[in-house]
Amino acid sequence: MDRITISDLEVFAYHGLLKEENSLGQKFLVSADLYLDVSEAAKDDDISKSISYTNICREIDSFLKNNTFKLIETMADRLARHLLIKYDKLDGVCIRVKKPWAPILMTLDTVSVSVERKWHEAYIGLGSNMGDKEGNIKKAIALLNEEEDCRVLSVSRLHITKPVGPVIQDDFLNGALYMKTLKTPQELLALAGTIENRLGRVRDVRWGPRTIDLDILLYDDCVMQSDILTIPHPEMDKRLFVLEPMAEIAPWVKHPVYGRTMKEMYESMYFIHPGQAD
Ligand code: A4P
Ligand code: MG
Repeated sequence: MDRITISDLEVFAYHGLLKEENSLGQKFLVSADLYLDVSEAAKDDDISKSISYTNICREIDSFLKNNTFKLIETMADRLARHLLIKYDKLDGVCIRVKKPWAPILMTLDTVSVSVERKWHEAYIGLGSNMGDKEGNIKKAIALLNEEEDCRVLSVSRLHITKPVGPVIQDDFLNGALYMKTLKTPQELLALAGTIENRLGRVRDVRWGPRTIDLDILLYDDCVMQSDILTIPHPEMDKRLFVLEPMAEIAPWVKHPVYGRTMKEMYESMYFIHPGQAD
């Protein structure tokens, strides 16, 4: 991937654990690798199709002067997120913050922290079978999109589906969406839970009726399992109400465990269980 690199930009700012550091200030050296596609800018020799490194340097300086953090870890993380959110063309950044005047009463060259942050791709399953089902799904999408570090980029059609599983309940409305996010999988799960609660989700019966259900189906090529989170969603390959909208918005995306595209998985599932579809 193409990259613009800024090395050791000097910024005088007020970060540190000691209150003297917050009042007297000190010098920091900031380096940034900015990952973006510069081919169009290069082809047309046109700065408007790239990102001006002058603007980025000014942005780094003003962000670090206008905020105060205790840790250089936090400085690097918040600065990386700030740049990714502010500059649409950026796909990822690596920020390195060096502190040459670290007050440790010993001599050192610099101490530094580097962080890499990028936009991740996630697919979310949407389901509702209580109240205003379509309204609930639309509100959930709007709440996801309201987060500054989430961008909903496409939403499938919504399908009326028969309930799958042991609980007798009303028909569902199901769909799926594609988004970019700076959140980790765990942060995305927490956000999904917060949105479910805001929309009145009550967890009394497992697999039971719900105003809204937001399941993380895929997150980049991530394969993970913990007590609270399994990615890819463990049931997605068995469910037409997931595979049909996924085949619509992401037909060529491959399941990272089975290696099959969403379209292939949908078509073979439809062949086995066509009845789930209506
Ligand atoms: N969890 C683990 N991995 C994930 C993940 N990738 N995404 C954990 C989201 N959550 C994940 O989920 C239970 C726990 O799963 C969470 O605490 C989370 O830490 P939940 O949403 O609280 O409860 P649930 O939805 O009842 O359970 P689950 O297992 O998510 O059920 P499903 O798979 O959502 O099934 N029929 C039709 N036609 N349409 C439907 O949408 N949905 C269900 C529920 C049953 N039948 C349905 C539909
Ligand atoms: Mg769920």
